[in-house]
Amino acid sequence: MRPDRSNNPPPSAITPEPVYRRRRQVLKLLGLGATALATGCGSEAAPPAAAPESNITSKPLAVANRVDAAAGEAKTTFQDATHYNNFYEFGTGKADPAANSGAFQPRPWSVEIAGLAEKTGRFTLEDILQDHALEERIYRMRCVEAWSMVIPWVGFPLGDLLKRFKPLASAKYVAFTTVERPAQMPGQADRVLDWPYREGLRMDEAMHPLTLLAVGMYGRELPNQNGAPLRLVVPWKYGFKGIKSIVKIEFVESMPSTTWNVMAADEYGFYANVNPAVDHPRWSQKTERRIAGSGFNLFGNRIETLPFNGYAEQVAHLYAGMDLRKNF
Ligand SMILES: Nc1nc2c(c(=O)[nH]1)N[C@H]1C(S)=C(S)[C@@H](COP(=O)(O)O)O[C@H]1N2
Ligand SMILES: [Mo]
Repeated sequence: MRPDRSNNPPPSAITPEPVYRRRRQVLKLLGLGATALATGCGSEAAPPAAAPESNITSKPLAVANRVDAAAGEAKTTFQDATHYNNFYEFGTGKADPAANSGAFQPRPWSVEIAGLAEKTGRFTLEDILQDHALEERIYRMRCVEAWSMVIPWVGFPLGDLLKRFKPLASAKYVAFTTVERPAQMPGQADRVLDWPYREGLRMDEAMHPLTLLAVGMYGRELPNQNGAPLRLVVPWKYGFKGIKSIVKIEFVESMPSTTWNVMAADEYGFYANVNPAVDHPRWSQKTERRIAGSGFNLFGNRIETLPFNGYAEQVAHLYAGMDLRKNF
């Protein structure tokens, strides 16, 4: 059973507004983010839930329909989802992407479609988005580091886009590449990863209706730190599969090389399906720290991790007959 924490009082009800404001200023001086704020002392208040911070001014998006694919579990606050990030192009600290992505220009944007398809070439973001009604999809997101969030994405099924290019029968995988722009992405000065960031999916995974190409979250365009203007969301896989700021999509015949797999093949597999039965070599994957609900307790909110992140019913068949310990 996953605990229902949706009835917790909002932090703003616990600590008066000027008090947490002041604390936030202090933590800012220390270079600590909102989550650190929460951690220092268990009873300290986090910023108010729900209200998006006014410093993120991305455009509101209209959605055609909404799907809660997270069983009504409490959503992560906009503040946490936009200030506790992994986006190494802007630094390896969780607060770095929010702090260092202000100069990044997600528009104009284009995406190169390449490889084994009838239609290939360079397409503007507007070309890519045309014909696709935007939906809101609330998904769990489980990072391989064992923390998780519940995020309302705005996007459309990746498969609907891929079909437009008429992939050939020989296309067995899809490879994705993030933009390489060191002048706007200060983290790319450090060779912590082999830039550009690359990811991949098997064709049937890419075509699965749960696989989303996201352009927004919380009803607005994606903030830079979350992968503007276009990022992948594959809710049954570890978060690192969700490649951000995509500039290239290529249809290929054999399994593409992917950044984290190249970095440490024994720690990060190509499939990266969320699996509580297969531990990371350096930590257990049996539980996760949910950043939602009370939201500000770094060590609490520990819940059980579910096979395929709770999406087994929809996706387990894709891996029938495979040894998920070997193909982790
Ligand atoms: N290009 C790029 N994409 C990336 C990453 C990254 O460092 N670079 N980090 C990944 C990891 S490890 C996670 S958990 C998610 C985090 O997404 P979020 O910050 O929007 O929550 O983005 C993924 N996509
Ligand atoms: Mo992650």
